[in-house]
Amino acid sequence: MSDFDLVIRNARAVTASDSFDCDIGIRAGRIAQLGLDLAAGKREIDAAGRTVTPGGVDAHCHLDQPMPPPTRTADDFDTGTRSAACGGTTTVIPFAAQQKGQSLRAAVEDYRARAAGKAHIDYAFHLIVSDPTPTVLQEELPALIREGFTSFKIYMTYDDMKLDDGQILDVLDVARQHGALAMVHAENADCIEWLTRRLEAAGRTAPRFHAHARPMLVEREATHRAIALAELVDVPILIVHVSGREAVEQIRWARAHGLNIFAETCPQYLFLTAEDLGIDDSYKGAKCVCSPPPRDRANQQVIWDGLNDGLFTVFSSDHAPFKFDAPEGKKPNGEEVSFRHIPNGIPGLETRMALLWSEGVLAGRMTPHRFVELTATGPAKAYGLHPRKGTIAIGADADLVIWDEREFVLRNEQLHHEVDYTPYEGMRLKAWPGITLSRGEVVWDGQFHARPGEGQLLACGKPSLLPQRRAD
Ligand code: DUC
Ligand code: ZN
Ligand code: ZN
Repeated sequence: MSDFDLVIRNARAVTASDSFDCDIGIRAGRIAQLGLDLAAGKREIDAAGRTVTPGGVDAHCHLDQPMPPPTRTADDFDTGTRSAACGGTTTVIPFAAQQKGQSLRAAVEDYRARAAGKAHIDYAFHLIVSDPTPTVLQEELPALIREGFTSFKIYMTYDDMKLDDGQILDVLDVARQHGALAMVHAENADCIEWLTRRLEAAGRTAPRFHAHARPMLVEREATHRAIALAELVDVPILIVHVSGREAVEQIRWARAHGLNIFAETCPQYLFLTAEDLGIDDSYKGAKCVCSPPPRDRANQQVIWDGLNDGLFTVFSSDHAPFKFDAPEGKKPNGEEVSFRHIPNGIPGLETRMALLWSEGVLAGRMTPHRFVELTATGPAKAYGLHPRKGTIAIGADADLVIWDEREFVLRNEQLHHEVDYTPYEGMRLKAWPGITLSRGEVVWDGQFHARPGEGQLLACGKPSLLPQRRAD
């Protein structure tokens, strides 16, 4: 009887460093052998002529995250991970968000319960630290890091989330002492508030003014400050959702000065511009309200350059799913509101991989290796999941995508999230994941096959982007 549960034949396997033709032998959910002419498996998939990449690791998405009423994320762990799998992502890392006044441990336990029995693919949690009390800093955070929650996000904006500089220093110091990775949302809160009030006083409240209230300067200043705070503490950080040139310049400067500053960007900064928030006062622009806002074509090119030259380590969706035509979504209580009150965020879990494969690799803008690095290997390393996740190697989980190359027009009705739109409606794409395997099981082949509860909560190790000092 065969040794393999499944053999993928004649794969053109692509990793962050290599391409090779091989059969992939899978046993007990893991890659057991890579080779030529492997023995027959109990099941076989012929991948002749098709590229096989690691399943995506989407290290920034918001699923069933508690929000101030009436707002509610449209996707939970069931619908969000279904959508992810249908788009070639096999691991997600959403956020267990601490509310001010809440213990961090309680936030994690609440989030664990929200995920339990629902996820179709594996998942880990980042923490969001919004209330760094002495108990959080001295007890809860160190204990949670030891338990495998090794990354956390801090906000420099949003009243219910933001930390001041002293609090950021305290939190970064915990990251340094315990080897965790802090992710920073870098926008200057006071500048945004000042600009918002002026826009509102002038009656400029349509969705497109969201971008006017958050110009690049606001992101540049906060990026600079986050870097300085990290330098003071002497700890690596990762700046999330970088949108354009001025923030990129700050990160390049820091790197040139030997600082370990990592960065993430997202599809919206490659494929949308501020014009997608509206060129007139139409409320449709609310669909693309996210923070930082999309910029312009010149900034898109800066982001492409940073993806190719190694500035960015991670390409995430920042899937923050809010329905457009819904009182719990972009129309709070059913109203068309001032941009200040529009929930920030756009859907993108399912489209992230295909957008970058199609418009990056197949359009000749990016090598397939870089694609794998940005969508799988880099995030897995940044958040302590590599080599189990994010690569094609013996012993790794058999999380794989077999690509279909075909031209089609993207429509929201093809997607599996619970959001009533995609910002990329009508885009012509050249490829889509034909088959997604999660730990050796086919979860997507044009039909969705997984069952809720099959995804497991992963304990994250230490980030492996930097050499680790050995204990003496
Ligand atoms: N930041 C995020 O990371 N996601 C959605 C909204 C935001 O501001
Ligand atoms: Zn953010
Ligand atoms: Zn986000």
